[in-house]
Amino acid sequence: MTRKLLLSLAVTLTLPLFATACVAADKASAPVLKKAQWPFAATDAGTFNEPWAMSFLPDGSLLVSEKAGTLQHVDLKTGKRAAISGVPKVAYAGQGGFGDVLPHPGFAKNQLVYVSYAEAGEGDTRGAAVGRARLVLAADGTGTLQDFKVIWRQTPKVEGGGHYGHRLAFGPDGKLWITSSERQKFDPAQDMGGNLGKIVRLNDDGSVPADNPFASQGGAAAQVWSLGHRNALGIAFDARGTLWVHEMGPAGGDELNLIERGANYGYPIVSNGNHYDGRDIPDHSTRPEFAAPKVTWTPVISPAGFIIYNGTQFPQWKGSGFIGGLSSKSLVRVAFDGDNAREAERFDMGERIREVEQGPDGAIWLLEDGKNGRLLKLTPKG
Ligand SMILES: [Ca+2]
Ligand SMILES: [Ca+2]
Repeated sequence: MTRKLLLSLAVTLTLPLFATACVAADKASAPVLKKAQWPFAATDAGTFNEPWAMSFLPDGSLLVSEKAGTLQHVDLKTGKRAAISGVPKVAYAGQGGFGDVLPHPGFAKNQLVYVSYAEAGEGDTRGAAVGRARLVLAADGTGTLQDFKVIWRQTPKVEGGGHYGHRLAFGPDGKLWITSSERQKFDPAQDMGGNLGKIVRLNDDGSVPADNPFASQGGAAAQVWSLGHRNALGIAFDARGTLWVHEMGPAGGDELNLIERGANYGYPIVSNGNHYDGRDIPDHSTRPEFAAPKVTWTPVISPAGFIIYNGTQFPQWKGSGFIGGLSSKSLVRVAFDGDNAREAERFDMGERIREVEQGPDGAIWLLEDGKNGRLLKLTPKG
């Protein structure tokens, strides 16, 4: 055997070993911390019926959406809660129902809130919708949505109950950002004739900003900031104004993406995961023209809810991302280094985590998923 052949044989034999070692090292780099090791205390602040999202109002009270169609207003000082009237009728089935709730950045002056939800269409079709209304609160904590108006809809409406996305965020640009997932229909994520599988950017009244990347194409394309997304249930801006969105991969390949103007993130053409029936989806590395994730998870974490922390209660975590984990029953901390990110540690919460929020005092709040999902307040361990 020639020396060259020997060398090539050695490389062939070693490479798979090396790849295996890398994966193992990856996993080991993010420790999983059990309750006794948490640097925080978790205080139970009540339970909700399938809570899905929450947002704080400027007065420190909390809005919590419940998937079957209610919006709760909670006074955290007294624990008193009241269901807000005037909410839209939601198509409650599968992954659909009431979605996100988000106050306008100028809420203290304009009282505007945005809600997302699954809306019924013709026949058995459904799609996410976003509505805007004025939240009028009474002194006793009860309230109503007035002048409710739908300002955005997923197009097309399709059958099935999966992958609505419909997480909302306001950017430092004052625009409304919406994750519009692909409704488990795959190819629409690449079809600019509709807005499924896209990150959408709108003015606060739902109109299309003239400076969107595909504005000149008109129609649904004009709303689109980025495409090729699967099921995105978390969206957050960092202190630099950079947009980060995580999404659920299929079998493997959950992603955290840095969102760039007009970029294509490749689904369903590429994914570091594969189809549930075992069919291969080529990995991101095979198609460099598609934007690749900054972090991928296999096994998956099933990410839901997302903040990038900027409070003072946990000074060591300023600038860290916190992602709720459904199947992983965890809270995942992500450390950023400019345009790069990595999983820094994972807290084993013992329950599916649906939503993460930062309170006005810098505490971290979580919502568990499911029928008796708890609202948890995380504060530094004293
Ligand atoms: Ca929220
Ligand atoms: Ca793959």
